[in-house]
Amino acid sequence: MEAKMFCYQCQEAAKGVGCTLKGVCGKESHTSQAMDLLLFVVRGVSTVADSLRTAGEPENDEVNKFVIDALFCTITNANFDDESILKRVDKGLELRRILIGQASVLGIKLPEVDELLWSGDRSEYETKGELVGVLREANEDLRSLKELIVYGLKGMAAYLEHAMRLGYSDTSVHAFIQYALATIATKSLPADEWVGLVLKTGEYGVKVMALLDEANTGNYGNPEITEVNIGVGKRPGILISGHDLKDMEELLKQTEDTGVDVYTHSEMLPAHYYPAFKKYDHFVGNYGNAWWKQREEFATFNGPILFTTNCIVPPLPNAEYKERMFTTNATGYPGCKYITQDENGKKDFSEVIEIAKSCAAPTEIEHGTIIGGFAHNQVLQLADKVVDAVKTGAIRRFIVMAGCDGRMKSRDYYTEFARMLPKDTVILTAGCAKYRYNKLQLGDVNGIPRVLDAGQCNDSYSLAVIALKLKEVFQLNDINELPIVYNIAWYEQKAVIVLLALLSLGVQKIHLGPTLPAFLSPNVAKVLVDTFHIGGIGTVESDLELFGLV
Ligand code: SF4
Ligand code: SF3
Repeated sequence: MEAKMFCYQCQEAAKGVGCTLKGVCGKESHTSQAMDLLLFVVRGVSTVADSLRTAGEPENDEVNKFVIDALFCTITNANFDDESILKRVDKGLELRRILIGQASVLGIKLPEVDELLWSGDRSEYETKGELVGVLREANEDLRSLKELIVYGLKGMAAYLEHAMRLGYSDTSVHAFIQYALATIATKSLPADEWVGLVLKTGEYGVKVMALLDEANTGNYGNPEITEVNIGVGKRPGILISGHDLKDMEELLKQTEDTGVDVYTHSEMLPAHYYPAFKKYDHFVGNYGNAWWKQREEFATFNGPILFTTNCIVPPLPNAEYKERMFTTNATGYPGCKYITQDENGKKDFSEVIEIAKSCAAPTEIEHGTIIGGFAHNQVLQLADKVVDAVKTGAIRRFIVMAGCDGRMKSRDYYTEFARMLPKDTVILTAGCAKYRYNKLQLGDVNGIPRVLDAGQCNDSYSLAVIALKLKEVFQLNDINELPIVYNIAWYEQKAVIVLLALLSLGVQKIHLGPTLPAFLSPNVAKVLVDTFHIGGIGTVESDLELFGLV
């Protein structure tokens, strides 16, 4: 039977090769085709926008927003709603038409590529979607490099969108994203030039994570050491998941004095570390664990759930909580209510709050606290203590274990690895990977907790800032001379931009697991191994030995 889809963008790609009938994530083949068509249209819009920009035309905010949102909605587990994706296709084709008209008036010659020439209506979308996916590039290595860039751009788009919602943007990042997409649509380059573009993507990744850090801390203050309650209160609650802090703020404001509490799930946990959110008494705690535990944890939460970004796990058909699921921003799920924003960027969560009022309080599944808030500002305040611990040998090694969590059994490796680490090591983490070991009670070294959580996956930037600071303090020439080992878990495309960003900062010998990306062809993987000494993971015992930790 002819494969109806091909997707290999995440760590769960079927058989380590690619999903061809339906995604392991739950993405249906028709949704995958709609996303492929949307990416085709995004390449078209970007190609014209790039030509207009090169000709000196001013920034087009509508185009910038469209490209960012469209890329974001194709990230793993962000959007399962065909109609919302196809509406973006409609919008993109209309934008492209306007831009082509503009170029024609200005006498700007545009490249003759399918991304600009094709036009069709909804009846033709499905057939076109089948033709313009990942496999349109026949050469395995070029496909690998181009997709590596696109996945990096998707992660970058997600982070840029969060920053933009907080009033921060950077035209150079928009320009780069569109330039890179235009290059993919129009250029036939030798492999080494694609590698160059991969590295450039990493450079912009650093830029965008720094921008988001500025946006988050500029609006909500610097994260501080915080004990987060993992138990529950007696009042009904709303569970908020994802990475969008603007939504977090709005929800906290709108739930004040309503008798409804607010809890975070998965990647939203670090919201508790920000001074601007800590002040709310009804911001009770973090409920549950990483994204993939949704089916059980949402059922026992009892109240409404708001998805601000990926990751959504499709609920089982009989899941009662589906009625209480809300999506917003780039996310979508068929049958779930989508919350829009008005022209001032405001959202109205009153429906979510009303539903919450009629729900039972969450059922307690854990109790106690976990500690976090070790972003760069907080860690640098403790710098003397940290440097001292390294100098006296109390801390022998830092292990960066940032990244994503996922449902694969092989991820038990990370729990076991953390558990087996010698007591003179400290884990630096960010992202939902932390749920594999943040409740293990690993203790502290001279008062410094052995798991330092900087925040969300984008806060991996904080870990880079900390490393660069330590390099300066220890007067080293190279970031790789630091006593830091990188053992990173990845799942989706935000982790791809984090990885490329670390590479662009010169970090070598990153270990990536639980499996290497299916989208790395053997030759591309070899380039990464030869240039950056990237490696996979082995067994816990062999890796501890490899890292000199036994
Ligand atoms: Fe498969 Fe991952 Fe693509 Fe989903 S996002 S279809 S699991 S490769
Ligand atoms: Fe997690 Fe999806 Fe990647 Fe943001 S929420 S790190 S997996």
